[in-house]
Amino acid sequence: MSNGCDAYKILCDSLEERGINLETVKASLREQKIETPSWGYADSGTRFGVFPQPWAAKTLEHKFQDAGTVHKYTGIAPTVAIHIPWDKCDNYQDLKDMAAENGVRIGAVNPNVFQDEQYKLGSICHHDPAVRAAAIERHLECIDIMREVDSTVLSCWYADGTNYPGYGHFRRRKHWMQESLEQIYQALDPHERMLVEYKLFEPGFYHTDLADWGMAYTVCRELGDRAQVLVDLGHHAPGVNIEHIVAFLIDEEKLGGFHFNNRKYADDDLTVGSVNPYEFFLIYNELVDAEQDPAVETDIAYMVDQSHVVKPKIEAMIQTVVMIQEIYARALIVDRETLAEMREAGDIVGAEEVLVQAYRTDVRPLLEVVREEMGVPTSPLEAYRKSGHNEQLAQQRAHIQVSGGLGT
Ligand code: PSV
Ligand code: MN
Repeated sequence: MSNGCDAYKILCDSLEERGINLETVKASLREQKIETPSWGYADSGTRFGVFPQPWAAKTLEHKFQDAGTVHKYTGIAPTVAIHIPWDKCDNYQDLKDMAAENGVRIGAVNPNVFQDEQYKLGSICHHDPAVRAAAIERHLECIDIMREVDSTVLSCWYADGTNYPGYGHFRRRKHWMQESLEQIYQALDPHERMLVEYKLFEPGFYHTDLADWGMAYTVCRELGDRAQVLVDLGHHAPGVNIEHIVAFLIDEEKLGGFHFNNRKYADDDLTVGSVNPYEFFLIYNELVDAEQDPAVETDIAYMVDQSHVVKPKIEAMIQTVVMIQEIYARALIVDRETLAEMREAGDIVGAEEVLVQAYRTDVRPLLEVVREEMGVPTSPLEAYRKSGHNEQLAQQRAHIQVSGGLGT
């Protein structure tokens, strides 16, 4: 412990030297909120197979129990996103209560318009008005659900696209999409908003109707203030500068939310920060830069979108939340005054060094203190792994048969 205290003291001194206010950093860390996805707790796989995990959630209640466990160990994951129909139920008051009983609340509601047979050729961009109407209806149902569970975020992603050239008329599909989204947007109350997520490809391997941030931005701008873009980190071509996109959207007041994960090849659902942590830091650096700029207003929903194929679900989610917290802490300690001076002086190396210095700082002693103050384990993942909870869950759940799909 004395080593930990020494490390904390050294870190505090170094932050003071850089003119960084420790109390402000700690307050920001206490305020941080990460939403986890209900579908991240159930078994999932790829089209090549699913390897069931004995401890995975088998019922709706299990999903909230597991999200509650992640929140209990981290203290910063108080909400859970739901996907309809994966989380469909008869009584949404009960669902809301179920979340509360497990110490969490329901966050974003995600309409799923990609699995039914009728959506084979699209949903809101489908050539048949009846299919578009069904897709719109699913959104309206989700808006009703939002009201029942006290959510204000409708999080929309569309699998709409084509697999071969010719059968989809790009411009017509674009118009159908805008008309459909307009009807959905009109159903929102002033305190509600919709997030529009883009994705480069998959399941459409030839074209996707909302393939990049520019397309999502364009449709949101047409819709109005309460439509904003959602950036899923796994939905870009290799090498794309995501931090630049983030800054651009913030400046346009159009960044509404994140789906955190990491990619190596495409939409791999790897643990955020596991492949390219420096890139993740640079993204967070833009978020903190905006957060600390009094001229900028943001309302960003920070959500995880990871369905782990082989990692144990709860461990993976705690590891993810802790990774996000660590990267946020490093972005919070960037010496922005010196960075501004370096930019002013055109000092290229100096400016980069300011970022690298923050990135290389071991913020774990600071996080341990913050967690202690918040009343959660100082090392959440270690504490969870030692708790034996996974094994208990395996005993309780392994024999339960799942009916219907609970996730991706
Ligand atoms: C699509 O790949 C996506 O990123 C969307 O956010 C969906 O809602 C989610 O994954 C389903 O797992
Ligand atoms: Mn996503």
